[in-house]
Amino acid sequence: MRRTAIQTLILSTFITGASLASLSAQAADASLAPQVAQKPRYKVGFAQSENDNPWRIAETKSMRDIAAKCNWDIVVTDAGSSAAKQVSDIDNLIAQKVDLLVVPPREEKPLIPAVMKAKRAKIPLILVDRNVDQKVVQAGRDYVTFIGSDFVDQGRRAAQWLIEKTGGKATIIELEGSTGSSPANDRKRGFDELIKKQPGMKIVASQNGEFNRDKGRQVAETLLQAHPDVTAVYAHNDEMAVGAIVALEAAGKVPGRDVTVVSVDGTRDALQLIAAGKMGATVQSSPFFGPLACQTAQRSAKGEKIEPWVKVKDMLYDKSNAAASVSSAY
Ligand code: GYE
Repeated sequence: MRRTAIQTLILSTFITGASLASLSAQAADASLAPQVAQKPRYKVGFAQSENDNPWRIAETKSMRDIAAKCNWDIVVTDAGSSAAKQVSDIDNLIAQKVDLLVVPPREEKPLIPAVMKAKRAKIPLILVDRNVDQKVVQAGRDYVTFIGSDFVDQGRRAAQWLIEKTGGKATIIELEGSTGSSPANDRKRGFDELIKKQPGMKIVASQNGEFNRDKGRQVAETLLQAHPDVTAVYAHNDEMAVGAIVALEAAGKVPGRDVTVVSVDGTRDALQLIAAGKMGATVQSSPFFGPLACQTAQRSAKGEKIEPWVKVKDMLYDKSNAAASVSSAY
């Protein structure tokens, strides 16, 4: 695979402040982001980062389901949890001359060269679910838009729920999502910011569980041994929260009584655990980007100016509403 010098720089070295600055200089291309053309049918590339949890499987399905309704011939790739593979998948889709790229970028920085390459190839790009570093490339200027949730706000809402639930007293462990991804960065920022202001609450450990159930279980198990006095777990997604509940029970604790678990997503398993009283709450993060991506592409094709962030609004599930949503969950 041939890479441009800048791609090699990003992929082979750790990004320092200096390399980010040189990237910014190269990204400062005054032309506006390519917009979607008017066509009866479109060839659309969807470059998924991985399909290893219910959220991501639901996201991929949502894109496939919309394709028929939106006159899309969709090509779906799976990067198997590798940012470098996702970059090369996007390269291949650009080489296939797709009319539109839809991408959930696995990590904020390594995907920047792919965004720049799509722009140079004049292929419109819509980022869904996760964003890339806005200090280097920008929605609106370099790609059509970002469609997704406010992850900082999700972290704040999880913290707010926990503060109210515990009366401002808790010893917390935090299970982080994949390092370098926007939901991991932002869900941590929002949560930690509110917890820091609470004199009775302390995050005693925070570690990467890769948004994965079994990894979350393993990390929780280790952290519980080092901190047996834990009274709350904040997981950056439901899969890790489910893993943490398994670890808590294995450690002889009763989740929901001894330890309060809060997380983000709204998967079926999480809603069931909330209904059963083992999990406290989860802030919704919708994976269903298909309809919004279609609508946004159609607006772009009509020549409408698209806002740089098409915000998805999320609700919160707790004991009061989880059971009623189980049957429609993913
Ligand atoms: O919370 C998680 C998934 O990027 C918002 O990634 C998404 C997150 C979601 O793997 O379950």
